[in-house]
Amino acid sequence: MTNVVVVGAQWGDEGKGKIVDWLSEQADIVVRFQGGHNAGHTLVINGKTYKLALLPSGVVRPSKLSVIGNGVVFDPQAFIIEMERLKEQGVAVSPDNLRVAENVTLILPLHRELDAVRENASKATAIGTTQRGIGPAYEDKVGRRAIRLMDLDDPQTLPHKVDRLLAHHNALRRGLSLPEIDATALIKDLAELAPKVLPFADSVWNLLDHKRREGKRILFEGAQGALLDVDHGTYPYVTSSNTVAAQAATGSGMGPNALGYVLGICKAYTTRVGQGPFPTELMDATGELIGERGREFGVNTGRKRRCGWFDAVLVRQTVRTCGIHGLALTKLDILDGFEEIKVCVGYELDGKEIDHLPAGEGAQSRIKPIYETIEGWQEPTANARSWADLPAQAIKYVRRVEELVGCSVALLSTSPEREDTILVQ
Ligand code: 2SA
Ligand code: GDP
Ligand code: MG
Repeated sequence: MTNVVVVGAQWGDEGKGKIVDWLSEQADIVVRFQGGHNAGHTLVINGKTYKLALLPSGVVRPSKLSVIGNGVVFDPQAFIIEMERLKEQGVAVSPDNLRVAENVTLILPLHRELDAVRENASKATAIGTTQRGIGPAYEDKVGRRAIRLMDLDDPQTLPHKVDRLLAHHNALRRGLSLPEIDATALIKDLAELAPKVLPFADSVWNLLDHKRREGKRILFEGAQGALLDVDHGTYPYVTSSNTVAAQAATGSGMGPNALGYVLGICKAYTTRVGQGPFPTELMDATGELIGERGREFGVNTGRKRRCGWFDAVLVRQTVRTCGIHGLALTKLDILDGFEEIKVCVGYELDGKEIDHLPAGEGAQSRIKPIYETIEGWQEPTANARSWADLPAQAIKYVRRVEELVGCSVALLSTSPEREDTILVQ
C-alpha cells in the first residue's frame, strides 16, 4: 500500500469512518488534516459501535499511530471528553498512540458561543452548522489572532495573544450584547487545560517526514465531503475548511508528492445535513424510506439528514476537484428491494442542459436534475463479502455509476460492519 488519502465525494457521511478503519489495517499512521469535532465517523467492529469526532479513526487499533494535523481546529475540552468516552469503551489514547500538531488552532468556548448565536439569530441566514465553533475558529486562524496549541506552553507570549484575540471578540460581543471576556480568566482556563493536552503536542510535519523516510504508510482521513469545501463546495452552505484531497498536504505539513492514492467515498445515493442546495433531494415517501433504512441521522447532533438519489454530476465533479483515483461505493444495501432506482445524469438550467454544478448560489437553486431510471434488484446485497454474491442488477448499477462519474469503483460496502467490504478486482 502507498499512502492513501480518503475524502468524502459528496456532502459528508459517506461512510469514511468505516472505510478508513478497514484500510488502517494496512497503514502505520492515520492523519486527520482538516475540520474538527464537527466530524462524526462511525466504526462498527464485531458488533461494537465507536463514534469518533475529533480523533482519527486509527485510535481503535492500538498499534497504529494517530495524528491530528495542523489543518484541524482543535477543541481541548472536546478532545478530553472524547478520550474519556473511548476509554470507557476500552480504547486507550495516550501520547504513545496519538500526536497533535503543536501549531494546531484551538477552538475556545467563545467560538462555540459565537457559532450558536449566529446560527440561532435567524432562519434566513443560518447555514445549519454543527455549532461546534468550527467557522469562528477558522476565521481567527486566517485573521492571525488564533491561540495555537504550543501557545499554552509559552507564558511570555500568551497574554499578548489573548489580548489580540479578545480585542476582536469583545468588540464583536458588545455588538451582539454578549458579556465581555476577561483576559485573566481566559488565561487561567487555558493554564488548567495545558497539562492535559500539551503532552500530545508534536512537530507533526517533522514527525511525518521522518516516518515517511522510514517507509511507514500513511492514511489521511478526510472529514465532511468535497461539496462542503469552502472553495469548491456549495458556498456559503459549506464548512470553513478545504475538504478536497489536496488539503491532506497543507493540513499535515507534507508535500503534495507524499499523498499517493486518492480514494473518494460515496454513498449509492445522496444525503446532506444542514441548509443548502440539493438537486436530487426527495421530499417524499421514497426519501423518507431511504433515510429510515440508511439510519440517516447526524452522528453528533442527531439531526435528520436530507436524502435523495445518486447524483452522478456532483460525483463526477468531485472526482476531478479531488483527483480521485478510485471510489468506495457504500450503502449499496440500502437500495436493496427498490423496483426502480434513479440516477441524476445532468442538469437543466434555465432551459439549457449543463454537465456540472454551477458556482453561483442562484443558479444552484434553479437547476433541475435530469434522471435516468435503472431497474432495481430484489435479492439482498446486504452483508455481501464478494463480488460473486451480488445480484446481476446491482452489478449493472455499480458499472453504470462508474461510467457516469468517470472513475472506477475500487471498494464496495454492504453494511456498517468492518468486514462487509468488497475489494473490487
Ligand atoms: P460546520 O459545523 O461549520 O462545519 O457546519 C457547516 C456545514 O458543514 C456540514 N457538516 C457536516 N455535514 C455532514 N456530517 C458532518 N458531521 C456530523 C455527522 C454532523 C452531525 O457525521 O453526522 O452530527 O450533524 C458535518 N459536519 C459539518 C454542516 O451540516 C453544515 O452544512
Ligand atoms: P462518515 O462521516 O463519512 O464517516 O460517515 P458517518 O459515520 O457519519 O455515516 C455513515 C453511516 O453509515 C454510519 O452509521 C455507518 O455505520 C453506516 N455505514 C457505512 N457503510 C455502510 C454500508 O455499506 N451499509 C450500511 N447499511 N451502513 C453503512
Ligand atoms: Mg459523518
